[in-house]
Amino acid sequence: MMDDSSMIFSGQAPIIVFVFLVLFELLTPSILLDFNDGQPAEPEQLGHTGAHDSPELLCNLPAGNDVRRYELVAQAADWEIAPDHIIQIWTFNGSVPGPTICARVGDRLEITLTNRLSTIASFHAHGLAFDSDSDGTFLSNSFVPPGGSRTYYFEALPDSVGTWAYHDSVAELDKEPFLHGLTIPESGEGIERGMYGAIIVVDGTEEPVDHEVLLLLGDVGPEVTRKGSFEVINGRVAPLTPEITLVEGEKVRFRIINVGPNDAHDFYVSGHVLENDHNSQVIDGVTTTDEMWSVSLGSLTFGDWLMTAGEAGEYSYACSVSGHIEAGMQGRLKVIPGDE
Ligand SMILES: [Cu+2]
Repeated sequence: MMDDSSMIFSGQAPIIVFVFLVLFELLTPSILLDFNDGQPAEPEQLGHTGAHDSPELLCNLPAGNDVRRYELVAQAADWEIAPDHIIQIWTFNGSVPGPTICARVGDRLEITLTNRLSTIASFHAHGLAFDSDSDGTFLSNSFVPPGGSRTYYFEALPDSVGTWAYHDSVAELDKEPFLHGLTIPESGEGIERGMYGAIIVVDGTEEPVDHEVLLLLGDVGPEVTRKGSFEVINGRVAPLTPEITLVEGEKVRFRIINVGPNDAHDFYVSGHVLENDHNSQVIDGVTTTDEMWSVSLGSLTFGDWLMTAGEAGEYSYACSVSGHIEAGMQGRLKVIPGDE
């Protein structure tokens, strides 16, 4: 014979199960959404996004020299690389690209990297002067083990003016996946997983522009995307790539970086020519041409190009390498009429 309490329990069991299922149904999606802050990714809006009287520059540094300090944290993140397709990536400070590092010629930089990944990580810079213990490679032992922290030291020289990349630069040696108990990424793995950003060095003699637009091009393989090979701009594929708005006749400086780690790209803006600016002489095969319809960038090459917005209308920017638009490397560029 059952006692009263078990009678009550067995009578309520279906209700309890029902309440549990309802709660599970209600709570599960929000838990999953919180994983990605609950917000689907939106294209980044660049260029003329609001009225302005003065140029909108990426690195508006006051005159005079300084020691500029940056704190970077290597950390995993969930990232919507394509609409409704969230993957786990590695980042500097939680997003792709990581924070833009700005300097004026003559500045010193101190960049502290804290590693919250379970693999070793490092900071490697292009375009700045540094000693070998700040090169962020495995050979020079200038990497950061999991849980560790390290400060890297740089100087911006006259030749540093322009656009450059920084990125993780540690890779296994001799196919040794573990060394001293540390997990070591494969060559280029840190970049493919999202560990990169821009370095911009100015000297105050820059050609005046209305806007600066920073685009980082890269390739991400199926082992990271779990879907296929993606060609990304600022860490995402179309239609999540940045949307650029310009006013007719506005001048823009494109700061373009190909972080690789593998593919070359050929960047263009439909209906517009691009004009060489700082350090674009480093690009393969392009040395002195003033104007061009597209710019070729090998892996880990960078440069600045100037463009004047043409007639009002809808345009696109993209990469003309075969298959790259289909793999996501494309974005919208809109020119709006000027108010006369
Ligand atoms: Cu491409």
